[in-house]
Amino acid sequence: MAKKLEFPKNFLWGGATAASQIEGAYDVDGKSLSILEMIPFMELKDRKDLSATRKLTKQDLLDSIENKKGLHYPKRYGIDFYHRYKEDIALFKEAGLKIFRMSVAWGRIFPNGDEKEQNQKGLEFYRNVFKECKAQGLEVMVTINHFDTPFPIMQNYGGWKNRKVIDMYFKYAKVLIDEFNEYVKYWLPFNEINLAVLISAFFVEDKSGNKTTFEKINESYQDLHHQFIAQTKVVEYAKKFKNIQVGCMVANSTTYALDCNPVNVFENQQKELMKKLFYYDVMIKGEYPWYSIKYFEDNNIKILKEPGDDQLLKNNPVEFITFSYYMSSTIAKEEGELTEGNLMKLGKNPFLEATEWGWQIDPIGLRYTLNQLWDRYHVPLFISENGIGMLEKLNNKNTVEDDYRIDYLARHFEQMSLAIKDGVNLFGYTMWTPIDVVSAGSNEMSKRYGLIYVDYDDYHKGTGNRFKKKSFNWFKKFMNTSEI
Ligand code: BGP
Repeated sequence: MAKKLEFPKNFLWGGATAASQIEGAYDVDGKSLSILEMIPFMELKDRKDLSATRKLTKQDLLDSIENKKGLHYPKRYGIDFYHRYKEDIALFKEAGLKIFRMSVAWGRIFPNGDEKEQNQKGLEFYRNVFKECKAQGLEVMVTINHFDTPFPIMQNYGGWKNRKVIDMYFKYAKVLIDEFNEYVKYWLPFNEINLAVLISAFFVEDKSGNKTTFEKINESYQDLHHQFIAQTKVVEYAKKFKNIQVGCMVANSTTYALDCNPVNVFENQQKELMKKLFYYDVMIKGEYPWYSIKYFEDNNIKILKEPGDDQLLKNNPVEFITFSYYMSSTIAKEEGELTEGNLMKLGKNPFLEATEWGWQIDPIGLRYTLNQLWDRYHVPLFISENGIGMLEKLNNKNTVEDDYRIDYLARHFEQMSLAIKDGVNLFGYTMWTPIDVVSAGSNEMSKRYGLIYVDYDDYHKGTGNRFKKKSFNWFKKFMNTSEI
């Protein structure tokens, strides 16, 4: 029997995307290559093991510029949103979305990062997209940087470890806010600021030669500090405008102790501090928390700060929290069985089912997380990503019977509604994603999340046409009835 869920009347239901995963048109109108557009598609032998895609050499990246090896670089093509945005926005509207989260490609606005003048052609594209959203009555949330740093910034400045990048980023962010504040109410300076640090580490050479690796996390706290400062500058600048708000975006890692062995419970508590709460603490409480100071000392990590940094952090906490939530995992003192997670392996939970990519499905973990974040910070919460990636094919009726997605969304919506009843201030939700896109982590089209199917395969072969899945109609009905 259908169950009616309760949500506040003005709850912001919507969908999220990212420039590098949808736009395509990688070399159009002056755009430079982003670091993500240099990662080739690799056939996966095992979907639960993405390690092959995490071992690129610097030479591989350089070769990609002229595509010397004739490989396919999926994020250069996306789903051609650059040319089909009107059709897509109309479909979002039809599905009942009230807010559209998207990102701007930095390389369309400042291709090298250090130009004096912004690229008008790039701005024109986004102005058209925002106008279209407005015409369709969609609110917009913009991620200023969703992982896709222009390659010239990595090559010429070494990326975020260089403090000069703060100024380049801030100049770019200011241009966006000046140009688009009348269209965009919600701004997120960085996507998943905790993962962005891993991604910049990905492109750092290690001492033994030219291998790049995700294991270099220690060195990237400096990059992170620069991103924190860049973010606070955006928060500070946005205060000039009455109609806009700036929030943070964290890849939420909900973890449980593997069992009730106190050793594991303590381990989980400790890991949760540095792996998760640290990021929120800095951006909301406005200072490096006590446990991080000790962690940096113990691990011999030195963060170079400039005078004024601490004050900037203190004075400019974000106004709301957003986070992505896909899964939960377990923590134990002695690592047990692992499964694949978002860019890293995670502890398996025997009580949870997982997708083909090993992501463990846990709707109650979302309620747990919402309660935890509200209790600790008491600032409004927004779920900026949540969804399920699956292998899918169009059937002979040109649709996909994605009952598993309906089930996934319904179970998460139910827990959100319960969290609101618990007293949590949750004001919106953007699913990942209303339309199939190129996967961030595995670079495939095959990992589909959308309510809308896009006819491209992993090599961008296909018509690119859009088809409504069963979940599209389910979601549309949910928008009218609140019934699951
Ligand atoms: C988040 C990213 C998104 C997105 C999502 C799903 O980390 O912010 O860009 O793609 O994860 O990940 P994937 O595409 O690897 O399945």
